[in-house]
Amino acid sequence: MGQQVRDGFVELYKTAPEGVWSAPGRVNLIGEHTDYNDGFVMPFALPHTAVAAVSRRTDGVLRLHSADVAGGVVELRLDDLVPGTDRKWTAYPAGVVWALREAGHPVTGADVHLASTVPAGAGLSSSAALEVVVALALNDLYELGLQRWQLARLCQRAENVYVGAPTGIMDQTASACCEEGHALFLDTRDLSQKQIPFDLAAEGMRLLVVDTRVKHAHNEGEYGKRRAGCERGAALLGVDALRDVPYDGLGAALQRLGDDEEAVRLVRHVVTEDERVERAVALLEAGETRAIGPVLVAGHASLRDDFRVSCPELDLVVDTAVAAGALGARMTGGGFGGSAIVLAEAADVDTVTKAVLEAFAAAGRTAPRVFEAVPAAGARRLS
Ligand code: GAF
Repeated sequence: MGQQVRDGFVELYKTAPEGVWSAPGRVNLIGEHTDYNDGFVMPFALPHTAVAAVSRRTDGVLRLHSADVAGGVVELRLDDLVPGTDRKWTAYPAGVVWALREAGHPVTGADVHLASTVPAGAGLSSSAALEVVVALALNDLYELGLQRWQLARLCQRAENVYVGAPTGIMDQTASACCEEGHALFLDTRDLSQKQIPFDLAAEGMRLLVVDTRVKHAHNEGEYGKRRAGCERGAALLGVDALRDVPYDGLGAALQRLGDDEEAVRLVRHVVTEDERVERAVALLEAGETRAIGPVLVAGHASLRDDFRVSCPELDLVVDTAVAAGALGARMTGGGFGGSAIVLAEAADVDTVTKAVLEAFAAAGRTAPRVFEAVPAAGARRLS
């Protein structure tokens, strides 16, 4: 796709770009709604990427174009970029430029042409991919010397403040820092990372992504409500973040919350989910990959019953896949639609896929999109 995006840039701007970069979407193996609680996550990068051809400008102008969106080049003045004013796709790349400049980096303009193969609205981080590809390109071109985790932080700021979606740091870090053949064990408190080898094919397994095609959106309220509820729970327990509630102190913490049902459910999910991430990492490191299946299923139940971010279609994927012999399954990403992941023996993939498609047809729902995910590379310069 790199060459196609380069050619697209030349056609639009009548000159060659200074370079071409790519940044992937992700699936999250385990660790959901823990990142804004300073907790643990374990995503891996998808082969689906956002690709950007970019050149610098010196006149304070940002020109943006996407091959995926109808309409021409959008021209913006850097001095006019104001958080919360753009409701379109352009808010993601423009937000990155805004965040870089706000942090004092000398970005004086850019011409950008983008195209992405990350399905939009499927809970696979299409927006983080857009942010990270632009951040990496500008970091290289303007020789800003920022490290990957710093780029992720700036992209999160673009998303939180400029776009107005109160997300955590997982998606941007996954896109910026993941490595081929590995899942990324990330501590979202200090952004310390460990690359965990994750080669399912070598062990006779597969991981499927099932995009339910039910659209989700982070700035539509429910995500923000969960986040605020977690912050409230932490305040009630007198900790900085729910990460600070130890797993073996969960019983006492829940008792302290008494009959505050809402706080009990949110706290229980976050604390048990952090423990599930640590358990999954330990199992993977011990070579007991199949044993993460039940951990995924328990994570889904917690997201469905305690955190309440699943939906009937996601539950249908998980229940059907497990009943058809999958090792494990769970929703991935923010929820309220989007995608689920299914871990299965290679030999069972066809049976499980067929069962899921038939269940959706029987329930009169739009057929989901099913594809295999193999851990791919993080953001990089293509040319
Ligand atoms: C979305 C957010 F962008 C992430 O930060 C994370 O909170 C996730 O939902 C839930 O784990 O993808």
